[in-house]
Amino acid sequence: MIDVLLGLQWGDEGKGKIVDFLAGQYDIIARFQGGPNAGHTLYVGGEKVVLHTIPSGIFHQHCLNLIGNGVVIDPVTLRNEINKIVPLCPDLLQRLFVSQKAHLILPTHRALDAASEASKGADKIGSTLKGIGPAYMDKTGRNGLRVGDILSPNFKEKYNRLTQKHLQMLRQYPEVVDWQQWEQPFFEAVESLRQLQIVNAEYWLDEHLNNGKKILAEGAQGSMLDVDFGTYPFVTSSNTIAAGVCSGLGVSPARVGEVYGITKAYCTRVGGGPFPTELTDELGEAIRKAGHEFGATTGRPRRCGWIDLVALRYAVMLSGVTKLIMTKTDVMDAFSPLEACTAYSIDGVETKELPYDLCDTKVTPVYTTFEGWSGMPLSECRTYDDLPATFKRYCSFIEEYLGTRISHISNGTGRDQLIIIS
Ligand code: 2SA
Ligand code: MG
Repeated sequence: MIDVLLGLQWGDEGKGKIVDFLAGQYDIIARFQGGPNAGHTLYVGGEKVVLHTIPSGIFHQHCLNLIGNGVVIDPVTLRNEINKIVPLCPDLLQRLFVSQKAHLILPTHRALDAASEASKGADKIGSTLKGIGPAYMDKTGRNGLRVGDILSPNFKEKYNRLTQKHLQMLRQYPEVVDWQQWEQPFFEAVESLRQLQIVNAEYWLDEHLNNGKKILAEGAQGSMLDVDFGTYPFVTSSNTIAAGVCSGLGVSPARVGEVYGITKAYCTRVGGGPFPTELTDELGEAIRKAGHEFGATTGRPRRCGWIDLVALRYAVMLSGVTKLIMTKTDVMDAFSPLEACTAYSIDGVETKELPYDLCDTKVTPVYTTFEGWSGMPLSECRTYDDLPATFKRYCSFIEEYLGTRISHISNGTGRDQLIIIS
């Protein structure tokens, strides 16, 4: 079976830490979507490591790691990441596999991303500017270059053809970044990419599944950034929900087992777009400080707010979450009372459904208030019984609202700060 782990909010739910923990139970960890826009933070021997393209199972010596066809790869970011991690993980190259069908991010994709965002002015998406959108556009537009193409003798020709197309597009924008500076590093990094284990990943996975291997599909970003179901157009360009696993790895839905959904005890969003429960006051600032909420890839301050159960329920429904994992619970230690959004009020009418367009609809969150657990540091709890009653009440309410049980509670960055419930 292949289990799935994904973010239920707008990303940064702490997926890296949970994959790193669960990796002990799996033989293969596979990324199925997104690209170097992701930033999965792990602590390895006390050292902070941020992964962008490499799956979070890499630090477990028994785990093979696959970058699936649904991922878009920037060869330069991948090479830099490998170079940084090899000293910590000397056998990395033996355990890293790349699908030949994963698409490539070209230097001009990054230029197009920057130009497109600049042209939108105040309405910009708040992209990480890693070239994600333009690379996926070329994939669906049937122009893209794939990892398998770098093995072909006419790769340069294909590259030139696509770059010419991009240059024509770039002409419509007043400001264009100096993308030529990225070309030489790109070709050098393509050479390194050629040395990796490039596989026919669908067959590779099928064989491993037939041999009884356990696979975990690792999502990036979050459900509310899904290109179909997120807060469009303020989304990323891939399917971040469980459905993305099948198309992003080439596995049948019949083989999908558990779906782990990760949520923070509160909510954050980085980049533009609607965020009904956002706190734009000192409280939001205090949460940002307590939770160290800054983009792992861009360093941007993340917007902070209360947990949004309307959005969370939608995400749980879309992916069929079987196990809910709540992270960063210790960040809420100092806050009391706590609020949880349990409905949206739209034109005075309350609903538990997400409206068609959160951008154009004036939504007022309806809150249920909870007493906090002030004075009790959750980070010191080691078992479920250690947890304060006020926190347990908060969790039970959320479980009931979502119709899903919480299986793990993360209460700090340490590997030991994870309470297993089921
Ligand atoms: P993009 O880069 O074009 O896919 O951006 C489109 C939107 O998706 C958001 N997005 C993210 N949101 C949260 N975390 C992400 N990864 C990094 C992190 C982000 C960072 O772990 O912190 O460092 O800033 C991520 N990647 C994309 C993005 O903000 C846009 O709203
Ligand atoms: Mg992140």
